[in-house]
Amino acid sequence: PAPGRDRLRIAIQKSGRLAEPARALLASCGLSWRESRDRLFCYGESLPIDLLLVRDDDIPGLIADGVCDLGIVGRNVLAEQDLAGRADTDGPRFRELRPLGFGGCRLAIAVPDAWQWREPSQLAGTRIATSYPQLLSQWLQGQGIAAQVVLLSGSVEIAPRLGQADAICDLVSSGATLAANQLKPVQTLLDSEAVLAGPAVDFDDVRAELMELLLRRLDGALRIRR
Ligand code: PRT
Ligand code: ZN
Repeated sequence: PAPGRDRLRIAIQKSGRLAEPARALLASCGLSWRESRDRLFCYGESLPIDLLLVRDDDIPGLIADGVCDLGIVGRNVLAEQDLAGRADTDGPRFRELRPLGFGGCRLAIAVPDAWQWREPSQLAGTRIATSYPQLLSQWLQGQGIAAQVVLLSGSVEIAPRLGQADAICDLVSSGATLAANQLKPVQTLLDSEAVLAGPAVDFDDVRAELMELLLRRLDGALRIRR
């Protein structure tokens, strides 16, 4: 086990959709920081709560390895990596402590506009492109559908036009990207937003109290926003 620490370290996205809102939310909890010269680390000044600025995809792993104590990350990323790092017999590796009310989107299956969509069983025998192989495979299995999962790290929405896949499973917010690629969403697999995430086990040192303090302030800040 990682040695006990007397400060709390939170991983947030360095740049991207969740970066600014995550920082603003933590600042509204009364946190303030001094930034390192390379802008990767923010040292907590008002409270012993530091920030590490990283790629969003790295956040679950940093929590799992104990490098960071908490993280602000999309539920989509957290859920995908939770499944990916888990053996069949294990329980969840992460805990979603609070939904944060920004970064809202959904993970959905989308098919070409021309398809006459009736039901999920139409996906049997198709190739579905996605960056979320775990969440997609789990859903397909639950539906009893045998389909081929094609793993792509980006530009998933052009896969059908390139002939790489028949359908896709990707994040959707406005739906404009799907429409621009002559695709339509037909099935939601996961409703997502940014969440405060932590490890599945409790802290057994001063970080437990720091987390409680942060959660109380967060609840106050979130209540005012609603
Ligand atoms: O560099 P780093 O790896 O940290 O960033 P990233 O590029 O992987 O992530 P980023 O900043 O794009 O997204 C971070 C998180 O924002 C995601 O994991 C989601 O939790 C959340 N989020 C919310 C979204 C969207 N909305 C969203 N619309 N993430 C991606 N999209 C994509 C969508 O897939 C589509 O291709 O944006 C495009 C536009 O969406 P439409 O439907 O409005 O056209
Ligand atoms: Zn990313």
